[in-house]
Amino acid sequence: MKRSNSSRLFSIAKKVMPGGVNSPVRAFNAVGGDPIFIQKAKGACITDVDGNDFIDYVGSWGPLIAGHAHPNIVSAITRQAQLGTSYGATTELEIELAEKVVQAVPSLDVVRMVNSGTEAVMSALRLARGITGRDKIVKFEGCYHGHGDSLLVKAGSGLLSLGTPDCPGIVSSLAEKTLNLPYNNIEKVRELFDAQGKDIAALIVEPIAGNMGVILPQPGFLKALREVTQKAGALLIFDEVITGFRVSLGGAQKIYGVTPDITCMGKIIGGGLPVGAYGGSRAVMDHISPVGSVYQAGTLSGNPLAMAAGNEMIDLLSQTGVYESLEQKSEKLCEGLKNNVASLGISAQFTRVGSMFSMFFTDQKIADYDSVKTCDTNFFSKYFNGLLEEGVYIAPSQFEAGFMSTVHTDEEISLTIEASRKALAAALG
Ligand code: HOZ
Repeated sequence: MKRSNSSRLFSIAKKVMPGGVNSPVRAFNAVGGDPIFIQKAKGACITDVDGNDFIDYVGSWGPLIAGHAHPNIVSAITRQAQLGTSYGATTELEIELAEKVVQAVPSLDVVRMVNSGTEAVMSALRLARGITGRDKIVKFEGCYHGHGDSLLVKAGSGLLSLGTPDCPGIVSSLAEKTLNLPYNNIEKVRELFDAQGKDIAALIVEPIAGNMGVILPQPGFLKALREVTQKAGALLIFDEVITGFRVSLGGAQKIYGVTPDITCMGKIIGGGLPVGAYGGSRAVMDHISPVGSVYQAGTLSGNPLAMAAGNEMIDLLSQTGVYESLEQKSEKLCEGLKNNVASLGISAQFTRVGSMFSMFFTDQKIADYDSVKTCDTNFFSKYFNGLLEEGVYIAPSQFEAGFMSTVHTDEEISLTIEASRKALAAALG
């Protein structure tokens, strides 16, 4: 497969952008080789600048649950662009999207739109600290909540992929306020809260971890987090930036029946445009300025293009049968992948909730950061590059999720399974 145009662009990009990219995982450092540069995308297919087509399971890292350039979303953005791209003032589109989000997500009465998941989480932490008057935050190893200073401690996603679990440049007095625990370990949570509960403002968790690959919460884990935080007077924050509108219209909280105090969202609710949001009960959100005194603002917050795209996206997902269809497609793909590894005698673990899934190259049961770190990342690199050669694009890291869209066809899924078999066989050598 010719990739000389991508390589040429990458060498130019490195001169003017750090590592040639605007977000680290895109540089392919974890898998070797030059990243592909994208020219266009439609449906489940992306095309690079050398004219190669790939069946895409990255979906812009989650937002594109309806595929690339969905006609309804493109029309909504185009229509709105002709009316203006940003006003820095309130629009009816924002009310529409807020109403849809509040109606779908069980814990929300009120929602504030921001511009990214990172911003949503940073704002949620400030809100929790503002409400409680406490400083400490509890998070889990391998969970990733964006690049806010308080959270780059043993974080997942790019930090895990690049083997840099902690980040220089974080004020030590702030890093000390972040307490890290192993995911799925409720005993450790109880111990910590018994010792320091009165100083803890919030516990933040991805209710389904999606940034060290997909890891499901063990039965009772989220409910126990709810009980422990409530008892300590700390807030429970669900980071549903990935899972919101992905695993169900009401996110992971709907599936597991646990109600957090604050929910952070992003990705899907912007229909592929930059967006984030955080929300909760009216009592919690009334602490936010201008009602309350916890300040948070943004020139492009509630941007009309993003609101138009988000409204259209939620309408698409609200149609009957969407999540059932996503479930069937994802099951078909993952069953095919499982058969491949079984027939080739490869040790792998599979995790999936609805349309988010992972295949981990390890013989260890996957439950937390330590278990995912047992994966054979060299084998993953070979597999990734083999898949690319076969015309399938997955995230360039063992520690990221795969995403199915509503527009992946049966034929594309079958082609993917066959491509995966070939890539696995080639990786075995
Ligand atoms: N942190 C994102 C994945 N979990 C990567 C975003 C990007 O590189 O675009």
